[in-house]
Amino acid sequence: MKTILTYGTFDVFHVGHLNLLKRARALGDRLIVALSTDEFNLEMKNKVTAIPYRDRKMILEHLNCVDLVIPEINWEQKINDVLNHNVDIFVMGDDWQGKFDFLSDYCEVQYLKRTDNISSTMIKQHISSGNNGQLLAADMSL
Ligand code: C2G
Repeated sequence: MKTILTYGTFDVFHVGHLNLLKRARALGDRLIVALSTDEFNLEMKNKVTAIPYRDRKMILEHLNCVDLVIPEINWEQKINDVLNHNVDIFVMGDDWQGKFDFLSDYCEVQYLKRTDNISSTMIKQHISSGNNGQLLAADMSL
């Protein structure tokens, strides 16, 4: 049983998130997602999220590629999470390239290419600017 672990906020869920989760799950047999809590986002990540943890968790738990969702409450929990869940591969999008290499003492670390032209921030800006009917189409060439 090969276990994969990844972290994120997954606010305003979109196909870039889905691409990451699907590719992460394809690396093993079980995918665990550590989901940033509302408090962690606000107090430590300076992220203003639209969707509360309860609902972001529900969306992830209903994805075929996600097997378990646990809370991410601080920056320091990753080593314990890797050890406690017997993680084989830690995965993040490559906007975090190199930031979590310290985990390679405990498991394999992989950074996967981000999906271009889509993000929660872009979606919020797109809607608020009323982009004259232009669609926000992610680059699905991954
Ligand atoms: N992602 C992606 N393509 C996008 C947007 C996001 O591949 N267009 C990936 C990110 O690289 C990340 C995951 O989807 O691996 C979740 O993205 P966010 O919710 O923005 O997560 P982030 O705020 O980066 O939180 O401790 C780590 C943090 O919790 C990561």
